[in-house]
Amino acid sequence: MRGRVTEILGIKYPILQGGMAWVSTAPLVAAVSEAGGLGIIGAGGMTGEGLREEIRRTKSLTHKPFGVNLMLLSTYVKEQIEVVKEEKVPVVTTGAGNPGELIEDFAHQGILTIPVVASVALAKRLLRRGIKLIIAEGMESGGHIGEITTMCLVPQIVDAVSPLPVIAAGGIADGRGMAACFALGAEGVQIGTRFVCTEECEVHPLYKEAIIKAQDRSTVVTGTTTGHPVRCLRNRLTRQFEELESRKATLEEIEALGSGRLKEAVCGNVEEGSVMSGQIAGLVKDIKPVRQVIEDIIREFKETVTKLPQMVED
Ligand code: TUI
Repeated sequence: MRGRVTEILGIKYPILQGGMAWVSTAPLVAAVSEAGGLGIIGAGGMTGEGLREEIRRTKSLTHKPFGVNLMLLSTYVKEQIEVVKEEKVPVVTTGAGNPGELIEDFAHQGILTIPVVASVALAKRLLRRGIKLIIAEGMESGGHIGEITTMCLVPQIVDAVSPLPVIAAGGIADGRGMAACFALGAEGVQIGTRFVCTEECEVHPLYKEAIIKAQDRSTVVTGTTTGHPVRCLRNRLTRQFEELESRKATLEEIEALGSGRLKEAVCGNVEEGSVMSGQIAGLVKDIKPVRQVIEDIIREFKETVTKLPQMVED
């Protein structure tokens, strides 16, 4: 599949793997890149040296391009930026903030910045910074989210940044979802949850099992009252959150409950941990090798789009 996204990134398929903190580590990232997509390390709360180790581990597993996602609210983001430059990582995606200041500096080092945005306003602000690509992430995504659905956000971002190519994210786990995003004007997709349930993903088997057991209404959004909405699977932790939020607990109490809980879930505590997952978890039914996930998505995408012309015949 050739298009502007594959050309710019030097990859075979316009599929990016979402940079998930503590979840997208070297084996998953390398497998996605080896299979023709773009694997992305979730730097999240790693220290600079921790990130360097993960980058080197990825380089030992693949010679194909891969990326690093920087969570801009991370305590370690400054040291992570230095490491990304020193290690000459070709692509950086950013989340949870405005990467405006970084873009030019990274470009001087030959690093392409792809901002993840959840609003038209931020997309427009970033246009002046010389971006080449942008990811429009709808609120179906797992983790920290915005307020707009993928269906509504993608065409508005496409229009706002035209003629720049847009990558859609949030709620995509198969070829039908990918085709829907292309119908909205996207030229690539970023996928997270589907890649958690792969053989190569290093999260605890109970995390994968929780996603496989999930149904359409299994995710909830916590943190709406603190200004940090986070989507995860409903469990004991989210029920505690809901209880605190409904009795208008203090910001401190709510934040104390949330901090550091993702790592706990990744280690297998799926009741007290924060099992971040997209709303599409209900569609994920099995654990497969990464290559099969990507090939199934591409095959189904092609089947879906070839059916469409028959539907418009007189
Ligand atoms: O960043 C993500 N997803 C994440 S980050 C994360 S770790 C975390 N945990 C708790 C609280 C906060 C972070 C888990 N999942 N996706 C990209 C994304 N970016 N979604 C929403 C945004 C966003 C939100 C507001 C980007 C910019 C923004 O405003 C910036 C501005 O200045 O306008």
